[in-house]
Amino acid sequence: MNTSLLIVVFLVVMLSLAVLPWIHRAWTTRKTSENDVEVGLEIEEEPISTDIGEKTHLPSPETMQAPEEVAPAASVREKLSKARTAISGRLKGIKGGSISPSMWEELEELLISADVGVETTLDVVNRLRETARVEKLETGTELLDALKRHMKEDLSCERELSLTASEGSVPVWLFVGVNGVGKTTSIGKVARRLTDEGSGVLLAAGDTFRAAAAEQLEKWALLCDADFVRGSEGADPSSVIFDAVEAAKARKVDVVLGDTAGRLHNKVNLMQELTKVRRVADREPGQVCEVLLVIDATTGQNGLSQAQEFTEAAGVTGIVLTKLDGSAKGGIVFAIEKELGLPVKLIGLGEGDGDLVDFDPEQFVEAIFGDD
Ligand SMILES: Nc1nc2c(ncn2[C@@H]2O[C@H](COP(=O)(O)OP(=O)(O)O)[C@@H](O)[C@H]2O)c(=O)[nH]1
Ligand SMILES: [Mg+2]
Repeated sequence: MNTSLLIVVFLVVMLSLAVLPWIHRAWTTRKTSENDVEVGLEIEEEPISTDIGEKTHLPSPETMQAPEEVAPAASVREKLSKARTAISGRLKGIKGGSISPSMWEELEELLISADVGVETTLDVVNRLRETARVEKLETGTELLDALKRHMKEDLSCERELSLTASEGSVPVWLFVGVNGVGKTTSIGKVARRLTDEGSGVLLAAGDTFRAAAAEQLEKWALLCDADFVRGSEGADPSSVIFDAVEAAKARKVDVVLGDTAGRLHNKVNLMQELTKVRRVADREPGQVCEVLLVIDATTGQNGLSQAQEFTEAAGVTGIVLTKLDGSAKGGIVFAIEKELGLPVKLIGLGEGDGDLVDFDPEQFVEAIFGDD
């Protein structure tokens, strides 16, 4: 009797030991899948095929949340109200009076505080003094009119965006800059503009540092009905851009907009990587027509040192100045053009897909120095 009981207990213990690992495995699997749902974007995904000729790699609209559609951009003037307000209060003091030594000082301070930059400010004020002497200006209002004239003249460089590639080549625009300045968003906005105009656009996810970066670009591609090519996370950005160019050629797409990972301008190896991206993008069948350095207007003068390094590494052809809607420092435009000789080609005035406009000096100067 006792022996039978012992045998039964022994069997039960053995059975439990056999089943325990299975129960443990089942439990941890369930936990993992719950976590997966929580972390969302961080799950390693199968890289999307960059096979030429198919466009079906975009996820269906149901599975993606496209960037919010924002109402069409209000007037540039309205969006620049923060920059104008920062200046207009001090302009009132100047406008009301007659030209005096203190007025010159006030004007200098005003321009520097609006981020026009010391060098550019001193230059424009010197020229203005000469104008005031020659034209015998007397009042602050006359002085401000002359200032606006000078500032518009200073912004007179060629700023057209080029889509002209040689016969059979695919034009490529690369977007470069430090982290968080608005590169990906600007690509989305440009894609929206170009597709609205009837151009075929392909977005290339050259920011391979984070999966989320490619997903952000993919949402824009879906929103704009643009083609999209990405590589796996950590892939060589040059090869992603090259694959994208080949895909664009095969699909007869008009332009490739290439995203790149944000990088600090003083990180030598990352800047060398950018040099390579540009070189590879320029290889047949691609032709780099624009390298657009994206600068956040709220970072002020720091944008200038970024520009120098990026120009050396990637041959910047123009500036996209973003976040001017939230910046009191619109004067950076003058410093960029005067001190770097780079044209500001586009300005970002918000997060919506319509909030990117061609830079128009006349409109800009009036909006910044005009009456509030
Ligand atoms: N207010 C405003 N926000 C912008 C503008 N451009 C980009 N952003 C926002 O800036 C943040 C960073 O943009 P993102 O494109 O991811 O920067 P990236 O790291 O350079 O690619 C996002 O929240 C954008 O919506 C702009 O012109 N105005
Ligand atoms: Mg980005």
